[in-house]
Amino acid sequence: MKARLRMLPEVREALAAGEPVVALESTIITHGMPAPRNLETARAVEAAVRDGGAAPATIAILDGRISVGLDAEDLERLAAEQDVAKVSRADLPAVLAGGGAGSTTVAATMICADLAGIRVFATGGIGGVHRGADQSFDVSADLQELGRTPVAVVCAGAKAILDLPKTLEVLETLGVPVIGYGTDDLPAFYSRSCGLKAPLRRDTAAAIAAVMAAKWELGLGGGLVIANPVPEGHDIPAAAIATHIDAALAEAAAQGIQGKAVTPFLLARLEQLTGGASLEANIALVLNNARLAAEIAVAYAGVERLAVPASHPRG
Ligand code: PSU
Ligand code: MN
Repeated sequence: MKARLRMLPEVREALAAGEPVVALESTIITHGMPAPRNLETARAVEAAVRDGGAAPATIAILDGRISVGLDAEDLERLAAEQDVAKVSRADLPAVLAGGGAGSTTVAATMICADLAGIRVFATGGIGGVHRGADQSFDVSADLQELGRTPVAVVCAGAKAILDLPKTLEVLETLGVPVIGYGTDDLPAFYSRSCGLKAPLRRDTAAAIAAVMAAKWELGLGGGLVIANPVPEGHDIPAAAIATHIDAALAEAAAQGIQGKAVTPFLLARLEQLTGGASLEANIALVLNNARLAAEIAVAYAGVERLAVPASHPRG
């Protein structure tokens, strides 16, 4: 396994010393945002994690190995890459065996973070149950991963392009705690609420770290969703973006967009339809999540020193 994993020295040293580390995904860089904002944001997110007292570990597949932590050059290379593969759980083995490159989704980033021993991960929004899933069966692999892999995922909720009530139901079925940070409402990516309640609410990073510790000390395994609302002033109210989401979904259907292409298509189309506002919201929420993830990683590093090791049952 070790031969498949390449760790940046900063990350390896922090983990060995029990210091806080925050994993970051790379699909958001290659498929979630246009250049040059993708690279700018990736750098700013790493800086936000460092400012919060944790080591950032952006995760991607490079030269057939899992890279945990990217240096400046790797990050630049990945952001400039045109046809890099979007790698989720199903894609990981073939990309590694083929010696290729890929950007990791929430699901694949969780797998790699777990292999490296990183328990906190920041992203924009998790994948979930797509609208029309009763016909398409399109349910993001992110949900199953949250059910099985012990990593806390700090996000702004599930993406608003999804069927949010069904996404919450599946998370509940899979035993995934969904915690609203400082809110009773379920954040919905571009919006601070969507009319649904968050199943749980916690107001401090320490209280979130305590839930993580309790879950893993019990041997329950699996992940947690920490849903952190997009900062006020950067949000787009759910009602204001709803018609654009409907339009983007209709276009995706008309063009026969399927599978892993769906989410990148919708995000790019929404950026056009909102005149760039959705991209600004996306950048603001990712930075906000990176800050909270660093706080949680710092708090969890404190409790982890006292706790029994996390058990990692795999289904
Ligand atoms: N968050 C963002 N932008 C993104 C993503 C998350 O702000 O592009 C990516 C994540 O990598 C997530 C993926 O895992 O979208 C979901 O893709 P799918 O619906 O195909 O599972
Ligand atoms: Mn899908």
